[in-house]
Amino acid sequence: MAFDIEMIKKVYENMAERVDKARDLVGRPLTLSEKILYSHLWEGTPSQAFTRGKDYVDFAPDRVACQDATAQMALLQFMHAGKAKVAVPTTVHCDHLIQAKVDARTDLKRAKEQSNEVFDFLSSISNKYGIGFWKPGAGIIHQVVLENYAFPGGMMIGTDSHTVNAGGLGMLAIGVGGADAVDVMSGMAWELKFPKLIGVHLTGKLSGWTAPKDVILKVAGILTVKGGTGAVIEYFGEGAKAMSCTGKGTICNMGAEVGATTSTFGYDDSMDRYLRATNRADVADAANAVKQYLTGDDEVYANPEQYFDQVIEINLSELEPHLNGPFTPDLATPISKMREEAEKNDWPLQIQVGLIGSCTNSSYEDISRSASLAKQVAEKKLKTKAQFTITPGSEVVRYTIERDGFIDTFDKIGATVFANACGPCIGMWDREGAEKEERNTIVHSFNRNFSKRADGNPNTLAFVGSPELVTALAIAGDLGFNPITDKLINEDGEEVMLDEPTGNELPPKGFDAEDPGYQAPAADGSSVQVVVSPTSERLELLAPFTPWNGENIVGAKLLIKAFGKCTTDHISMAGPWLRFRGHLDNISNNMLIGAVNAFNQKTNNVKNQLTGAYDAVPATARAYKAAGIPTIVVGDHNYGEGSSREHAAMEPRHLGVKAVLVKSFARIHETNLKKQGMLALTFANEADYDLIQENDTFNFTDLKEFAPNRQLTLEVIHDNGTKDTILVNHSYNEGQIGWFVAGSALNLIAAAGAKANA
Ligand code: MIC
Ligand code: SF4
Repeated sequence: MAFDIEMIKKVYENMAERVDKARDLVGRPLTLSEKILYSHLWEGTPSQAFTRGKDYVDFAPDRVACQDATAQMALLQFMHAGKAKVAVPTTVHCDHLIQAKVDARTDLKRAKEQSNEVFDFLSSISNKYGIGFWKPGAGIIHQVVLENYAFPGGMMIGTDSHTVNAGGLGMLAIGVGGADAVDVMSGMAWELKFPKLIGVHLTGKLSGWTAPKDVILKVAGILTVKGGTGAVIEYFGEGAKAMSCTGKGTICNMGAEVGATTSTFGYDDSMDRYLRATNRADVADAANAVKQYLTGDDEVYANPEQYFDQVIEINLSELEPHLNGPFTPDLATPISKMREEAEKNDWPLQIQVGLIGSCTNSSYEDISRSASLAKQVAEKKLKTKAQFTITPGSEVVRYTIERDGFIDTFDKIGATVFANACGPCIGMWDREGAEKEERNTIVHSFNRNFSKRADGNPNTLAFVGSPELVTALAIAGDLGFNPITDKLINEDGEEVMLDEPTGNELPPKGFDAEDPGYQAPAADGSSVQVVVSPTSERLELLAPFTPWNGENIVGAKLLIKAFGKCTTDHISMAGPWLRFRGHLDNISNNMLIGAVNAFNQKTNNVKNQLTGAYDAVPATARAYKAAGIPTIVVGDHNYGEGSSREHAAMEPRHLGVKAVLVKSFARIHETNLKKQGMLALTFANEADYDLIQENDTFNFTDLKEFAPNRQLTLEVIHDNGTKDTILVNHSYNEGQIGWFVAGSALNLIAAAGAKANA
């Protein structure tokens, strides 16, 4: 039986009335995304139609998921909300804090020792507040959610950008910062700007070397890392129906890389099969009874141009395997062009390591198809040229693939199986020799390939591909190898070709596991103690941020003008810093250390205007803070791309940054800044970015008139005494301005909680 089946049935009970009402109000057929949005309004039955890309709307998500690295901050905030229990089903998953070094058993044991304090904190706080807890080793949040909690037509939020993976089961699943999760866990509405809609029409059928991953690699190439911002991507067509549910999950998962709010697919037989294979026949039966509400209306898919803001056509029969990278997930190269591109750009052709798995690509189908290639190594007398690693997404997947002999097959090509955790995908890879910072190439089936992301080496060029392609490339050891056309020379000196990968969508003998790793919460957690040691370097109770003093912010100094790509990895690096995710002051020592200073092109080296000396960004921020001087951060396009980690907003808040002024924001980061009481601003005139100089001082002149849809004015005083007055835009609504005024959104919740409990 599925978890929370009564909640799921309730969602389906309300579906028909709410969707039919929405169709009346909107006055036309509906996409699946609209059906899910309108059936999850905070107000219940819809009473008005919303304008996409414009109206802020209150929603009531069905559930919340958190992973260990973000749950710490989310739950430290939730402690202030004054609630006895979470208001909707919630889970915590321990996956990000496990370093990959030797093998699964050794690494898991070490992680449990090293992060014992954090795991204990998460386990006890989950127990106290009625939260389901998935222990270290159980698997990566998104795979565990897909296997246990995702359901067609549902809406969930999660404190991780790849929460969107659950779109593979026809959900609208959205990545958020911890403060948003606190809203929902506290029983409040969750606010989102009503998204725009991008339709992706999949015709034809995947075959041979092409995999679901190639669909999203192609889409990333088309949309770029910011092309999906503010939009839901809805996939449909014959090609979508013919694809496995887990393949759909892969596509939705990596949709985070185009900035999309989320991605989804209409309910179909592949989802029915997956639900039954994962012991949820009850969900499949309930979904089948309301089937027509769990996909877009026929008219929509017949004439998508009339219903979506943008439509992309992809013919799967013609789609080539792709590799995206290096350093950005949208630089898409079809495999047939890779050698040429690599030579042109001087990318090292020799592949050092191929890594498969992760939250987005470790399904039974992925692993079985990759294993079919690994098997050919011995059969065709080949030798695997690169190192090879596998990161299973969950214990259920790991146990099942071991039982079915795939781990043995990978063993024979010298593979290392890492723990069921994020590991190398998030800089938790203690890669031998990485400290030498040698220029080298790796290929992986993960999502992100930003600088330093996998092994901390800025000179590692990482390319993202399907697990099948990664396996073939690891065997060949050559980035330019095209398995569709190229031959390899075997040990007997013969030319051989790899046969196309084959596999099974689902395990013929079913999924299994001895211990999936779940811990149910206490029915009554009121007596459970949550202990945070005051001397801990890993955990720190939160002190509220100070409210706005009602005055214009004046005399603010430029902390850094970031040049080019500035992702959340650049703002708050992961890897070794993950250990401080529960301790705001300690983690603040990584603030913006990866951002490139536009004035000297160096990282972590900015001018302290008080002394004239150059120093690290956190140290410089601390110096201004100690002197009582506010600071401003300036950035380029899509600032805060990537992760949901609200540390990227809380750290500047903690170190005295008042405003972040950029050309454009990634969605989650912009909301995180607002929630933490910061000013998230964009240049009204993008070219004004060029006006900002190293010794600049900033004065707001009309902050007292801060209001929705009203620009703010900023004086930029240069050190030669000249001044530019520029206009800046913002997207704050009335309620969000309230967060700024109160010092943070949490301050408002805490005040309401205190009042209710008084
Ligand atoms: C990621 O893939 O970047 C992460 C690590 O999972 C992040 C979450 C985090 O930083 O803890 C994400 O995707 O939100
Ligand atoms: Fe973990 Fe990587 Fe997935 Fe993020 S993308 S949840 S780090 S496996």
